[in-house]
Amino acid sequence: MNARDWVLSQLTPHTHTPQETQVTCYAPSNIALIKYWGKRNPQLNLPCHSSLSISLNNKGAHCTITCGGDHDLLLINENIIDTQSAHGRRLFDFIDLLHPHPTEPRLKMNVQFNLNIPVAAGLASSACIFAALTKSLRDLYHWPLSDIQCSQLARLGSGSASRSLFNGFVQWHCGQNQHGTDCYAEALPYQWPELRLGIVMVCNQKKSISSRDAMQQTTQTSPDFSNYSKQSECHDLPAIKQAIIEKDFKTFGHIAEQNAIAMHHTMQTATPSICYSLEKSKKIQQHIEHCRDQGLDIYYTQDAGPNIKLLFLDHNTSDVLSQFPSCDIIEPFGK
Ligand code: 2P0
Repeated sequence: MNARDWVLSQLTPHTHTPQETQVTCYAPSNIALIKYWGKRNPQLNLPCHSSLSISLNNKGAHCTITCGGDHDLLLINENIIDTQSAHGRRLFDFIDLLHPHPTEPRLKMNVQFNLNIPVAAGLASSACIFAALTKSLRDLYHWPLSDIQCSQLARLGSGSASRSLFNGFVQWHCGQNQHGTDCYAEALPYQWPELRLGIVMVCNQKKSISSRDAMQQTTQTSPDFSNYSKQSECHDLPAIKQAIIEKDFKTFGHIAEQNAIAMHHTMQTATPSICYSLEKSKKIQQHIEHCRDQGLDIYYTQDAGPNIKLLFLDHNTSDVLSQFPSCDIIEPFGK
């Protein structure tokens, strides 16, 4: 089954024409603590292993869709984006993919995103964009779909978007079914109000290789990929869940950090080798290790970009800020 047939099988029983003229939805960005890296089915965006993330609360994307114009229009942070550009095509291909009618053309849409995180710099902008877009389409058409069902649609736009349907800790189950019916994300029932994330920006430029291409390159060529994927699914994910339940911060931070290091190591063993770190990223990592040696409970994670995300607890906020003054602090469970 291809992606379009799968979408139609999900949406055909539901409304085919927009029920609203304008809708707005918000989705948070998310940072994976156990990373998604590698697809068992690239067309359906089915991952090789499950992942676990924390959503970034008020850091994310608002999406507003207005119907009724005579052409498609795309704005990101008030800048008009050519709908035929790579970014524009990816978003409108997704809107076409989710068009619920098999034969009739869809109505033209004015789609506006407002993000408060940098686009394409490894801060999961595509995750919140595709999640907010999926929720907006659901509201536009009045589809009676749960957030879990929407996570399966959002996944087709961008894998990590499946996790941005939810707040707090989220698990994206890889599933085993070839059509992905058992592949979905769900919120985990754990709270950790003292948990803090710190974003240390190294560079907000577009990355040199997209995570989509890098992921494929890694899956196809890295001799370490299979072990890394098994370790994530069978050890890291259950172990970090247990650490969250027990609020064992040292174990939590250690597993998250090691999982990110393993992902970057695996990419480096791909052919050609992939490296998202800059010199400054490595210096920050060394500084984190030095702080830890001095007794500060601080760990990091890193995604497909050079920026570093700190993990720490509320009572260490002032110490963290004195070591990393430019860090942007997020309270995942804050108001
Ligand atoms: C993650 N990343 O779990 C991992 C860790 C980046 C590093 O998910 O091809 O944009 O659209 O499914 O979701 C980034 O990859 O890739 C990502 P596609 P996506 O957050």
